[in-house]
Amino acid sequence: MSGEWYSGWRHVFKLDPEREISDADLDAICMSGTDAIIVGGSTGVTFDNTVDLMSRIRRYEVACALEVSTLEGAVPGFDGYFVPLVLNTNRSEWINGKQTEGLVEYGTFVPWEETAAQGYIILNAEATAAKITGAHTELSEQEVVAHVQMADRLMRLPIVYLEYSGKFGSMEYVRQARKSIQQATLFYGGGIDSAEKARDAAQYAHTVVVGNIVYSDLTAALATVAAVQETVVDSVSLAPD
Ligand code: 1GP
Repeated sequence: MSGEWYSGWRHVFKLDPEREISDADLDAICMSGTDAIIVGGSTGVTFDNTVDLMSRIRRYEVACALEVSTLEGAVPGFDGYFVPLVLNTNRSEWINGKQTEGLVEYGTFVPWEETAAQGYIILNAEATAAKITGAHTELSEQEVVAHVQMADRLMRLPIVYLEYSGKFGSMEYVRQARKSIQQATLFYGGGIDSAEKARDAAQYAHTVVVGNIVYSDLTAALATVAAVQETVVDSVSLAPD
Protein backbone atom coordinates (compact mmCIF):
# COMPACT_ATOMS: atom_id res chain seq x y z
CA MET A 1 0.00 0.00 0.00
CA SER A 2 1.82 3.10 -1.21
CA GLY A 3 -0.67 5.64 0.13
CA GLU A 4 0.04 7.82 -2.85
CA TRP A 5 -3.44 7.89 -4.23
CA TYR A 6 -4.91 9.83 -1.27
CA SER A 7 -1.98 11.15 0.74
CA GLY A 8 -1.78 14.55 -0.99
CA TRP A 9 -5.46 15.36 -0.56
CA ARG A 10 -6.11 18.51 1.44
CA HIS A 11 -9.82 18.98 0.70
CA VAL A 12 -12.44 16.35 0.03
CA PHE A 13 -16.19 16.49 -0.48
CA LYS A 14 -18.15 13.52 0.85
CA LEU A 15 -21.35 12.78 -1.03
CA ASP A 16 -24.08 10.48 0.19
CA PRO A 17 -25.58 8.14 -2.43
CA GLU A 18 -28.91 8.25 -0.59
CA ARG A 19 -29.28 12.01 -0.98
CA GLU A 20 -30.45 13.85 -4.08
CA ILE A 21 -28.08 16.26 -5.79
CA SER A 22 -28.91 18.13 -8.98
CA ASP A 23 -26.67 17.96 -12.04
CA ALA A 24 -25.87 21.66 -11.66
CA ASP A 25 -24.81 21.27 -8.02
CA LEU A 26 -22.79 18.15 -8.78
CA ASP A 27 -21.08 20.00 -11.63
CA ALA A 28 -20.11 22.80 -9.23
CA ILE A 29 -18.74 20.30 -6.70
CA CYS A 30 -16.75 18.30 -9.26
CA MET A 31 -15.32 21.46 -10.86
CA SER A 32 -14.62 23.18 -7.54
CA GLY A 33 -10.92 22.33 -7.34
CA THR A 34 -11.43 19.87 -4.51
CA ASP A 35 -8.86 17.08 -4.43
CA ALA A 36 -11.37 14.26 -4.41
CA ILE A 37 -14.89 13.13 -3.81
CA ILE A 38 -15.63 10.34 -1.37
CA VAL A 39 -18.90 8.52 -1.86
CA GLY A 40 -20.25 7.19 1.39
CA GLY A 41 -23.09 7.27 3.86
CA SER A 42 -24.26 5.65 7.05
CA THR A 43 -27.68 4.45 5.92
CA GLY A 44 -29.55 3.64 2.72
CA VAL A 45 -26.45 2.91 0.64
CA THR A 46 -27.28 0.42 -2.13
CA PHE A 47 -25.53 -0.92 -5.19
CA ASP A 48 -27.88 1.05 -7.45
CA ASN A 49 -27.62 4.46 -5.78
CA THR A 50 -23.83 4.07 -5.47
CA VAL A 51 -23.39 3.15 -9.15
CA ASP A 52 -25.66 6.00 -10.12
CA LEU A 53 -23.69 8.62 -8.17
CA MET A 54 -20.33 7.16 -9.28
CA SER A 55 -21.27 7.29 -12.95
CA ARG A 56 -22.39 10.92 -12.63
CA ILE A 57 -19.10 11.90 -10.92
CA ARG A 58 -17.14 9.89 -13.48
CA ARG A 59 -17.97 12.46 -16.16
CA TYR A 60 -15.42 14.68 -14.46
CA GLU A 61 -11.70 14.33 -13.92
CA VAL A 62 -11.84 14.66 -10.15
CA ALA A 63 -10.62 11.63 -8.16
CA CYS A 64 -13.44 9.58 -6.74
CA ALA A 65 -13.22 7.04 -3.92
CA LEU A 66 -15.76 4.83 -2.21
CA GLU A 67 -16.02 4.45 1.53
CA VAL A 68 -17.26 0.89 1.81
CA SER A 69 -19.70 0.72 4.68
CA THR A 70 -22.03 -2.02 3.45
CA LEU A 71 -21.60 -5.12 1.35
CA GLU A 72 -24.52 -4.07 -0.87
CA GLY A 73 -22.76 -0.82 -1.70
CA ALA A 74 -19.42 -2.37 -2.75
CA VAL A 75 -19.20 -1.19 -6.35
CA PRO A 76 -16.25 -1.61 -8.76
CA GLY A 77 -14.98 1.29 -10.83
CA PHE A 78 -13.83 3.82 -8.24
CA ASP A 79 -10.28 5.23 -8.18
CA GLY A 80 -9.85 4.00 -4.64
CA TYR A 81 -11.56 2.35 -1.70
CA PHE A 82 -11.63 3.18 1.98
CA VAL A 83 -12.56 0.56 4.54
CA PRO A 84 -13.58 2.09 7.87
CA LEU A 85 -12.72 0.36 11.16
CA VAL A 86 -14.38 2.00 14.16
CA LEU A 87 -11.82 2.13 16.94
CA ASN A 88 -13.91 3.52 19.79
CA THR A 89 -16.59 0.88 20.03
CA ASN A 90 -16.79 -2.42 21.88
CA ARG A 91 -18.91 -3.93 19.14
CA SER A 92 -16.40 -6.03 17.30
CA GLU A 93 -18.49 -6.28 14.14
CA TRP A 94 -17.53 -2.66 13.42
CA ILE A 95 -13.83 -3.25 14.09
CA ASN A 96 -13.21 -6.43 12.14
CA GLY A 97 -16.51 -8.32 11.73
CA LYS A 98 -18.17 -6.72 8.74
CA GLN A 99 -14.81 -6.20 7.10
CA THR A 100 -13.92 -9.90 7.21
CA GLU A 101 -17.43 -10.82 6.05
CA GLY A 102 -16.80 -8.56 3.06
CA LEU A 103 -13.43 -10.17 2.40
CA VAL A 104 -14.91 -13.66 2.51
CA GLU A 105 -17.31 -12.55 -0.21
CA TYR A 106 -15.20 -10.17 -2.31
CA GLY A 107 -11.59 -10.64 -1.13
CA THR A 108 -10.36 -11.88 -4.49
CA PHE A 109 -11.65 -8.73 -6.22
CA VAL A 110 -10.18 -6.13 -3.91
CA PRO A 111 -7.78 -3.73 -5.69
CA TRP A 112 -5.32 -3.73 -2.80
CA GLU A 113 -3.05 -1.00 -4.17
CA GLU A 114 -5.98 1.40 -4.14
CA THR A 115 -7.54 0.24 -0.89
CA ALA A 116 -6.85 1.75 2.52
CA ALA A 117 -8.22 1.20 6.01
CA GLN A 118 -9.46 4.21 7.94
CA GLY A 119 -9.24 4.10 11.72
CA TYR A 120 -12.41 5.96 12.66
CA ILE A 121 -12.69 7.72 16.00
CA ILE A 122 -16.30 8.90 16.14
CA LEU A 123 -16.75 11.80 18.55
CA ASN A 124 -20.30 13.11 18.03
CA ALA A 125 -22.88 11.07 19.94
CA GLU A 126 -25.67 12.43 17.71
CA ALA A 127 -24.08 11.22 14.48
CA THR A 128 -25.88 8.32 12.83
CA ALA A 129 -22.58 6.46 12.56
CA ALA A 130 -22.07 6.77 16.33
CA LYS A 131 -25.53 5.40 17.05
CA ILE A 132 -25.22 2.51 14.62
CA THR A 133 -21.80 1.45 15.83
CA GLY A 134 -22.27 2.13 19.55
CA ALA A 135 -19.23 4.40 19.58
CA HIS A 136 -17.97 5.70 22.92
CA THR A 137 -17.93 9.34 21.91
CA GLU A 138 -17.19 10.95 25.28
CA LEU A 139 -13.43 10.61 25.14
CA SER A 140 -10.98 12.79 27.04
CA GLU A 141 -8.06 14.36 25.24
CA GLN A 142 -5.78 11.64 26.59
CA GLU A 143 -8.15 8.96 25.39
CA VAL A 144 -8.33 10.49 21.93
CA VAL A 145 -4.55 10.53 21.78
CA ALA A 146 -4.46 6.92 22.97
CA HIS A 147 -6.85 5.90 20.17
CA VAL A 148 -4.72 7.79 17.66
CA GLN A 149 -1.59 6.05 18.91
CA MET A 150 -3.29 2.69 18.69
CA ALA A 151 -4.30 3.38 15.09
CA ASP A 152 -1.08 5.03 13.99
CA ARG A 153 1.59 3.11 15.83
CA LEU A 154 0.17 -0.22 17.02
CA MET A 155 -2.11 -1.00 14.12
CA ARG A 156 -0.16 1.07 11.59
CA LEU A 157 -3.34 2.10 9.84
CA PRO A 158 -2.71 4.45 6.92
CA ILE A 159 -5.51 6.84 7.88
CA VAL A 160 -6.85 8.13 11.19
CA TYR A 161 -10.27 9.77 10.83
CA LEU A 162 -11.57 12.08 13.55
CA GLU A 163 -15.27 11.99 12.76
CA TYR A 164 -17.69 14.56 14.18
CA SER A 165 -20.23 14.18 11.36
CA GLY A 166 -22.93 16.85 11.79
CA LYS A 167 -21.08 18.86 14.44
CA PHE A 168 -17.97 21.02 14.39
CA GLY A 169 -15.54 19.33 16.72
CA SER A 170 -12.77 20.22 19.10
CA MET A 171 -9.87 21.67 17.16
CA GLU A 172 -7.72 21.06 20.23
CA TYR A 173 -8.42 17.34 19.83
CA VAL A 174 -7.49 17.59 16.16
CA ARG A 175 -4.28 19.37 17.06
CA GLN A 176 -3.39 16.77 19.67
CA ALA A 177 -4.21 13.99 17.23
CA ARG A 178 -1.95 15.48 14.58
CA LYS A 179 0.85 16.00 17.08
CA SER A 180 0.80 12.37 18.10
CA ILE A 181 0.68 10.94 14.58
CA GLN A 182 3.88 9.57 13.09
CA GLN A 183 2.94 7.86 9.86
CA ALA A 184 -0.80 8.03 9.23
CA THR A 185 -2.75 10.62 7.28
CA LEU A 186 -5.17 12.51 9.55
CA PHE A 187 -8.68 13.08 8.17
CA TYR A 188 -11.00 15.48 9.96
CA GLY A 189 -14.72 15.66 9.16
CA GLY A 190 -17.73 17.22 10.83
CA GLY A 191 -19.74 20.43 10.81
CA ILE A 192 -17.64 22.43 8.39
CA ASP A 193 -20.08 25.01 7.03
CA SER A 194 -17.86 28.01 6.36
CA ALA A 195 -14.45 28.97 5.04
CA GLU A 196 -13.42 29.90 8.57
CA LYS A 197 -14.14 26.49 10.05
CA ALA A 198 -12.50 24.85 7.04
CA ARG A 199 -9.38 26.92 7.70
CA ASP A 200 -9.38 25.99 11.39
CA ALA A 201 -9.47 22.27 10.61
CA ALA A 202 -6.92 22.59 7.81
CA GLN A 203 -4.35 24.00 10.25
CA TYR A 204 -4.04 20.57 11.82
CA ALA A 205 -5.62 17.88 9.66
CA HIS A 206 -3.88 16.57 6.58
CA THR A 207 -7.25 16.14 4.88
CA VAL A 208 -10.46 18.06 5.56
CA VAL A 209 -13.76 16.36 4.70
CA VAL A 210 -16.85 18.45 3.93
CA GLY A 211 -20.22 16.72 3.72
CA ASN A 212 -23.65 18.00 4.80
CA ILE A 213 -23.23 21.63 3.84
CA VAL A 214 -23.14 20.58 0.16
CA TYR A 215 -26.83 19.81 0.46
CA SER A 216 -27.92 22.89 2.40
CA ASP A 217 -25.66 25.75 1.27
CA LEU A 218 -23.70 25.06 -1.88
CA THR A 219 -22.03 28.47 -1.91
CA ALA A 220 -20.66 27.95 1.59
CA ALA A 221 -19.55 24.44 0.63
CA LEU A 222 -17.65 25.73 -2.39
CA ALA A 223 -15.95 28.41 -0.27
CA THR A 224 -14.32 25.70 1.85
CA VAL A 225 -12.20 24.50 -1.06
CA ALA A 226 -9.96 27.56 -1.43
CA ALA A 227 -9.98 28.06 2.34
CA VAL A 228 -8.44 24.63 2.87
CA GLN A 229 -6.11 24.75 -0.12
CA GLU A 230 -4.68 28.09 1.01
CA THR A 231 -4.16 27.09 4.64
CA VAL A 232 -0.68 26.15 5.69
CA VAL A 233 -0.43 23.54 8.41
CA ASP A 234 0.39 25.27 11.69
CA SER A 235 3.73 23.66 12.37
CA VAL A 236 4.48 25.93 15.35
CA SER A 237 1.54 24.68 17.37
CA LEU A 238 2.29 21.13 16.27
CA ALA A 239 5.84 21.21 17.60
CA PRO A 240 6.63 18.78 20.43
CA ASP A 241 5.96 20.14 23.95
C1 1GP B 1 -19.10 12.92 7.41
O1 1GP B 1 -16.93 13.61 8.11
C2 1GP B 1 -17.93 13.82 7.17
O2 1GP B 1 -18.69 11.58 7.37
C3 1GP B 1 -18.32 15.25 7.03
O3 1GP B 1 -19.13 15.71 8.09
O4 1GP B 1 -21.31 16.06 6.97
O5 1GP B 1 -20.77 17.24 9.13
O6 1GP B 1 -19.65 17.89 6.99
P1 1GP B 1 -20.28 16.78 7.80
